[in-house]
Amino acid sequence: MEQDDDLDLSALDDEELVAQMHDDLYDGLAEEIAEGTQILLDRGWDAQKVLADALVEGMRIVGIDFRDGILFVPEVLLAANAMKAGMELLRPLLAETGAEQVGKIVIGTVKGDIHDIGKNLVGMMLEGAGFEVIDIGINIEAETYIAALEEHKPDVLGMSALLTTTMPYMKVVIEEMKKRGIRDDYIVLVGGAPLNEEFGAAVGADAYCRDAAVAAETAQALVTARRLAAA
Ligand code: B1M
Repeated sequence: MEQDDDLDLSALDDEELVAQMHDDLYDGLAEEIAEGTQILLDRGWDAQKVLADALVEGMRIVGIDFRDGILFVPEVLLAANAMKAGMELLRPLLAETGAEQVGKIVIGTVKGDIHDIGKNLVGMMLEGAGFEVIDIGINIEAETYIAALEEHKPDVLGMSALLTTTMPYMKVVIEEMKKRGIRDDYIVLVGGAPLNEEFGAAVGADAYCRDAAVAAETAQALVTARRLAAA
């Protein structure tokens, strides 16, 4: 998929532009993704729609060719960087909130796993829902999660995993919390593409969140319920 240097993205209609953005994401063209994102926003597109139709859908296509051995890690890294360039423009819109501070969350991707796009999106949506978000990054060990809980005293711990090989580590973290007698001090939410509700329950999380919007809704609902129960 060659990028035509002379292509004027603003001359494309919405459908053509979104298709071009899928190609540009595939080709890891960060500047073009930022430009396309801005054009869609300027045309009145809602940030959620830009995210879902142009960026997440583009990354889904990348994921298929990655799985099938057509794309390799360096190319997918470029695609991820391009996606992040678009997300940076959406960040203030997704994080925009009139809501009062609802609570605090510590979030990180588990040990052995360096995928961070989904986690970052969850962070943005939670900010939008009125949470203070402490993002402790990727490849996080149980000790580091627990140190962050002790330091920041959040309402919620969020863990992300994108690999079937790393998702069992969520149980390690929760078991360590139990061992220290602090499990019930926090609401634990888990998410990531290979997880499901059953897995969330099996590792002892309070809830599995299918996507960033569900994570924001669930965090809000569980924090509110806990406050009411404590009142
Ligand atoms: Co990776 N990778 N990757 N990768 N990668 C996947 C996950 C994979 C499905 C690709 C495939 O084969 N089709 C596959 C996993 C297979 C499996 O285990 N089932 C895979 C593999 C195998 C690997 C490597 C092992 C490849 C290799 O080295 N041979 C390697 C592992 C590295 C490691 O982590 N140790 C690897 C590396 C990479 C890159 C570094 C190249 C890059 C990551 C860059 C980055 O994140 N900065 C990468 C990418 C980009 C992907 C794909 C293509 C895209 C992931 C993504 O960002 N999706 C992915 C294929 C795919 O998922 N289609 C793939 C977009 C994002 C918005 O969605 O992350 O699902 P997602 O997040 C969603 C929800 O899941 C949920 O909300 C988010 C937003 O709605 N959610 C949460 C996520 N976390 C949450 C936390 C919560 C709540 C909800 O807490 C409360």
